[in-house]
Amino acid sequence: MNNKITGVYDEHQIQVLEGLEAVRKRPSMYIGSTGNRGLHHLVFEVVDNSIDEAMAGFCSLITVTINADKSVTVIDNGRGIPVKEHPQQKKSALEVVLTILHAGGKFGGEGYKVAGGLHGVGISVVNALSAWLEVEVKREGGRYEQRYERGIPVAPLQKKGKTDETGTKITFFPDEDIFEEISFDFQTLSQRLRELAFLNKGVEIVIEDNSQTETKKEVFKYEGGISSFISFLNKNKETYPNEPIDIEKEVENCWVEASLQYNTGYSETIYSYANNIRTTEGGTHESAFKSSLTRLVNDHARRLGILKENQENLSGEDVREGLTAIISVKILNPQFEGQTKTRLGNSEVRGIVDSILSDLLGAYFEQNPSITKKLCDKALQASRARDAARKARELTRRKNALEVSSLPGKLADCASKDPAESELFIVEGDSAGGSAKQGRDRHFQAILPLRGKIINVEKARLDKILANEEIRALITALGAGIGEDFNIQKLRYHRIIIMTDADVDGSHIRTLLLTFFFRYMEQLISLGNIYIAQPPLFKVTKSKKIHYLYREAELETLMSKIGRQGTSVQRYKGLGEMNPEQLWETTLNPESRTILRVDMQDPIVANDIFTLLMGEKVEPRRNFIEDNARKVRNLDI
Ligand code: 0RA
Repeated sequence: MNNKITGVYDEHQIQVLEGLEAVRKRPSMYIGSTGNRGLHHLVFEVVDNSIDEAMAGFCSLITVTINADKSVTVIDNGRGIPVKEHPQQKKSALEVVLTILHAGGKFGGEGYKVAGGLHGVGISVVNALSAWLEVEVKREGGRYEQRYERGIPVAPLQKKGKTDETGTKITFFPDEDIFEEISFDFQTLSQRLRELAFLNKGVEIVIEDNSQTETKKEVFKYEGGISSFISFLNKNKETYPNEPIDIEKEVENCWVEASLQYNTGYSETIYSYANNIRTTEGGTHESAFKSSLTRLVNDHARRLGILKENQENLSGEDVREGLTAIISVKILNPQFEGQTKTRLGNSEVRGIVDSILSDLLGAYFEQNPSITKKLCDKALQASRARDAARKARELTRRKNALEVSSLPGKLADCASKDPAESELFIVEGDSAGGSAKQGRDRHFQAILPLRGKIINVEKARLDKILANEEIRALITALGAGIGEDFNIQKLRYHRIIIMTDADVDGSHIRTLLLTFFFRYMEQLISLGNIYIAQPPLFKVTKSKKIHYLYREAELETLMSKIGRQGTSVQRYKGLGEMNPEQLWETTLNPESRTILRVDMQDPIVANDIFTLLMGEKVEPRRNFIEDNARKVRNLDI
C-alpha cells in the first residue's frame, strides 16, 4: 500500500503540485493580474509557444478561436509538443511541459534557437489557471490527447489514431474561481495577433470569434513583415520614399530587422521589439537605431552640402521628425529591464544594430541621393523650427518663474493646491465657461474656457503650435510642460475634463484636444488623467419633477413611462443653455455626474485614429466617419 502511494506521489509529483499551487495562489505574479489583462495573457502565452515554433521555422499557420462556451482554442501546424516519455520524470514530455513551471522549450532535441514568450512563464501556468484544458498533439505518425482539470491530468496521454500531420491544439477554459470574468475580447486579441503577424513575416494567423451572435473572423499574413507594418501605420499619410526602407541581417545569433519611412507630418513614431515583445521603455536596440540614424543623416547632410561647415549638427529629434520606424531584434537571451520590464538591456545588441545600420542604411542613402536630400532638408527645417520653438518655450518658462501671476488670465483656478483633488474643466466657449465658473465648487474645480478653435497639431510644427493662444493657456494651466519637457510630477490637476457641446463643433474641439494630448502629453492619456464630461441632452419636466437625460434612447423610454401629458421636454443645444445650478447638478458635481475616462488600449490604433481624423488626406477621413458615424460614442475612446 505505502509503496503504491509513494509510487504515485513521488518527488516529481510533489514538485508539480507545489508548482501548480504556487501559481493558483498568486496568479498575478505569473500573469500580471486576474482581470481582463491577465485573462487575455493566457491566450498570448499559448500563442507565443506557437510563434516560437514559427520562429524556429516549423510552423506557418496559427488559428485562435473564441468558442461558443467562452473557451479558447489555439491550433498550430508546428512540430507538436514531444510526447515520448521523459527520462527523468517518468511521464510524457507533453505532461512535463504542461505541469512544470518554465519547462517550455528547455528540453527536447534542439529546443529553440530563439524563444519569445510574453514573460516566458510557459503553458503550465495557463494549465494551472484553467478549470480545464485539453491538448491534442499530432506527431511522429500519431494523434495524442489528454485532458487536465485545474492543472492536474485526468488520465495519462492517450494515442487516438494515426496521422501524417504535425501540430498542437490547445483548448482551455480559465478558472472562474481565479478570474474576475471570463470574457475574451475579439478586438484585444486581434490587435496583438496582427502585431505578431507583422513581426513574423509569412506566418498566417487567423482569429475567429464564435462566442457572439455574429461570428467574426480575421486573417493576418504579411509577406512584407515589419515593412508591411510601416505601410499600415503610414497608410493615410503622404510618405517618402514611396516604399519603406527595409533592413534585415543576422550577426552572431542576433537577428535584426528595421523598417522606416518618413511622412509629411511632424510626429515621430518608433516601435521597438525584442523577441516579439514591445519594448516601450526602449533599450540598446532602439538607442543604437536612433544614434546611427542621426549620425548617418548628419554625415550625408554635410556631404550633400545641406549642412555647412559652420552649422551645428542636426539633433536626433530633428532627424526623426515625421519618421515612422520599427526596429525588431530576435536574440538568444534577452534581458528585460526597467520598471515594466520592457527595456532591452543586452549591451552586445548596441554594436550589432549600429554596424548593420551603418552598412545597410548607409548604402541606401548613397544609392538614393534624392530621397536622402529630401530627408536632410526636412531635418534642417525641423531644426530651424525647433530653435524658434525653444525661444517661445523659454519665454513661457521664464514667465512661469513668476508663479501665480503667470497663469492665464481666463483661467478660473481652484483654491486647492493639491493636484490629487483638483480638477480642470476645459470648456468650449465663453458663455458655458461663465456658467461653469459660477456653478463649480471653487475649492477643487478650475475652469479654463476656450475661445477660438485650438490648432490642429497634426498639421503644424511645434513652433506654430506654441504660438497658439489656446494651447499656451492650456500648457501653463496644466503646469507640466510639453513634449520632451513634459513632467507629470508638476501636473496641477489630476483630473482634466474636456467639456464640449454635444454637436459637431463640440466633437471636433474634443478631437483636437485629444490629438494634442496624445501627441504632446501622451502620459496624460496613458495614465488616465483625461476625462470627457457628459452633459445631458434633454431636460424633461413633469409636475415639478425634473429628469435629465444623457442619451437619445432614454427619451422614448422615459416618455412611455411618465406619459406625454403635461410633460415639457427641453433639448440642450449647448452647455451655454444651462444655468450654473443645472450645470453643477448634471455635469460638475462628482456625486451626481458621469464622466468618461479616456483610455488608450492600443497606442498603435490610437495613432491611426488621430492621423485619420486630423491628418492631411480627406478621403479616408470621410470614409472613416461614414463607417463609424453610428459608433461615434466609442470612437472618442
Ligand atoms: C517543447 C519542445 C519542442 C516543441 C514544443 C515544446 C512545442 C510547444 C508548443 C506549444 C504550442 N505549440 C507548440 N509546439 C511545440 C521541440 C520539438 C522538437 O524538437 O521536435
